[in-house]
Amino acid sequence: MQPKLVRLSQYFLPTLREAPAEAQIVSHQLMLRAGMIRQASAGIYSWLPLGFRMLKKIEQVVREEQDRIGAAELLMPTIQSADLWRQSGRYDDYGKEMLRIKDRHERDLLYGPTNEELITEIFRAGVKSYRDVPKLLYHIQWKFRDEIRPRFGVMRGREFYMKDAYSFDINRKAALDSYNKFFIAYLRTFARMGLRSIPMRAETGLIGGNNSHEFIILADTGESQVFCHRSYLERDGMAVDDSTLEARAAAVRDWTRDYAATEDEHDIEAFSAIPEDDQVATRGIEIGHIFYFGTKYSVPLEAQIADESGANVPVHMGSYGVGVSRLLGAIIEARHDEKGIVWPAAIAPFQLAVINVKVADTACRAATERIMQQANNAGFEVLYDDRDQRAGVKFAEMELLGIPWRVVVSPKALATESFEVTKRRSGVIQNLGLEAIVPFLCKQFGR
Ligand code: P5A
Repeated sequence: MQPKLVRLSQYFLPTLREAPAEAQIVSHQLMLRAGMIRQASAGIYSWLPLGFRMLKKIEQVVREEQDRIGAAELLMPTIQSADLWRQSGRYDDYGKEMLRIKDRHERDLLYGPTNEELITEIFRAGVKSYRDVPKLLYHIQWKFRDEIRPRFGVMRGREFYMKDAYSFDINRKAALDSYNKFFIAYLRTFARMGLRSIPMRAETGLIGGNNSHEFIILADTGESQVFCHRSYLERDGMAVDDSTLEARAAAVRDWTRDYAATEDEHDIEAFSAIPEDDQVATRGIEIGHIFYFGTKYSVPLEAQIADESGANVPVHMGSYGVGVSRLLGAIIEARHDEKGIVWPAAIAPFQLAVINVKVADTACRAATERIMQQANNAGFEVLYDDRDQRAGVKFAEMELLGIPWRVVVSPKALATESFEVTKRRSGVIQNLGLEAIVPFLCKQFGR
């Protein structure tokens, strides 16, 4: 867990006034300016305290929604042996994108770009019967892909953080229900982050199979060319019934009813049949990608289970990825203004920023401590600017950081018993007495 109260004087927040020239898109610029990441080498980043804090927050929302559908978390290593990859045939398929390593015994290792092989081996060793499935397993772990063109900061890194889940079922019908569970979990996950994600038919590439959806958020700076029906701009990812197999199938049918496809799967004829006003042809960011690939790995890796008649059959599988580190960039790309980041209230590094304009003043310090104590007790996370700095600098930096609410403590506020509480998104100011601040915030957050 990250601390609930952070004092800027003790924090490490190397902010920049100007965007560095190498950053081409706004999310990359803002992540650098807000002191969240620092490039270590091409496509490889250090996560500074604020960036790390957000990475953990996003990871936690992703985790909660995986747990909710009954997936079990485990942790596989970053370094894998080449042997399983030779068995599946992907050791050669992956080409230069795979980082290959030799150990001191000249054995071939690799830094995992994904984990289908390793999880299949783990499943094979532990499950023997149809009674033991479905099994949904996931981990959240660093991946490495030696991308030709790492760019846009954490959006397309070489080292990146992914949640990858894997499903194991007795047959195709059951496997498609597992697919539907993840499909709905993804809609919920991204909606909780304030993102409107659109599931689009997509190519399966190196993962394989013939049924796949990419979850895309629309953004001019996105790397994918996408096409969809306008109806997706109004859909609510939280309001999905997933209580039974039939309800899940109906929900996914409903969500895939209208046209939505990435460039590779685009059907110009079908798209042209949509009334022109409802056609959306734009760019997007891929934040998640799910696959059903049946027995592609279970056959070569001999992952079989006994069916009801006692016969051994290869298990049916799917895999499900979320770009956890990419999501940071994606959220900022979707939520910013000319002053900086505007975090959605549900997934901000802190809910409240407290600026003490006169830190040397005893009364100001006491009032600040009281507000922060009350806020912490109510469950809010607080960033406290206790530095001896000009007020203008403090205000501009807090706007850059995008904390949803800000309160200012000053001798004048104390004298008039009126504290400015400002909403970052709208800039609207409330003037409140000291004791009214936290109750007001509780109301805003529905607490
Ligand atoms: C699904 C889970 C897979 O790897 N195997 C396990 C499947 N799918 S994927 O589409 O290739 O990747 C899943 C998600 O990871 C993010 N991602 C990246 N993020 C940052 N930098 C990269 N270079 C990168 N490559 C993939 C994407 O969000 C993608 O949807």
